[in-house]
Amino acid sequence: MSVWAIGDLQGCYDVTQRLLEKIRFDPAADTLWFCGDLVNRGGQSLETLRLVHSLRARSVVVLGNHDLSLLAIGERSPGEQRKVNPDLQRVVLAEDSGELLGWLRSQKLLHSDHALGWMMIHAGLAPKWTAALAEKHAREVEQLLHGDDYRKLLRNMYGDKPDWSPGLRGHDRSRAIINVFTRMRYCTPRGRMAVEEKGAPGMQAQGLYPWYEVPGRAQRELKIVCGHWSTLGLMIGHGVHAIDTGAVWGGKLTALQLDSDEIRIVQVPGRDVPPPPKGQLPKD
Ligand SMILES: [Mn+2]
Repeated sequence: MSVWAIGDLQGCYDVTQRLLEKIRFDPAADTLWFCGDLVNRGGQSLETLRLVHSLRARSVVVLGNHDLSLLAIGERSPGEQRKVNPDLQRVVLAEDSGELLGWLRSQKLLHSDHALGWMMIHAGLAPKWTAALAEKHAREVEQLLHGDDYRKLLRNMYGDKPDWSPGLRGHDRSRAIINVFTRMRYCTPRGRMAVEEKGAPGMQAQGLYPWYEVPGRAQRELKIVCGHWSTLGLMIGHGVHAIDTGAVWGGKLTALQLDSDEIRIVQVPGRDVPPPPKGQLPKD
């Protein structure tokens, strides 16, 4: 029995299959933790979503920014849906889109297993969030996403502001929580997120820190695995294991075993595309 966390799939179905073969994934015994951003950009988002859906009895998923965008697009009119990129359009127009998106919407923003000692999020945590606080805030938004009024949440989730603060209410509160869990890279010690900063650490503006290095951040008793930050690459430090290694950008797809005593990492080459030109960074 093994538990594996897997980085951002981003619609790279062939690559995902190769990784599952390489880790000798056994659906009768093993468990997969998917870090989110299952879809978009890879060209095989529909196949990828169907694959993860078919593995749902053996896997847990946290939602990434691209997954939430797909859910929002799924609620738009057919005319609006025809304006989105072909990769996501195939998902929303597929005959099984209702089943796939209904299942995707039932996923979480944070998954933790205290017996195993791990927590998974897509992007990051606010500086003052302990594991318990992060779990509480994730449950707040999940309750809305899984409830009857989820369309209101999806309609109001877009936007960079406000930054998280405990006194927020209503849509501002949900948006701030979603932004932390699904878009965080850099922030200030007071928790201001710098959404425009997407490069590797060392290039960011003064006063900004990778979220896991912010001075004064909360102690977290669980090890953390996350994705989202392809320019960071594989980063293990500060109790954090960042495993988005840019499969969709021609990098790698990474699996990290969570139930082994020693760090065990398995990678396969990503999508067969040239890396982005120097200086050009992923949009989100
Ligand atoms: Mn992401």
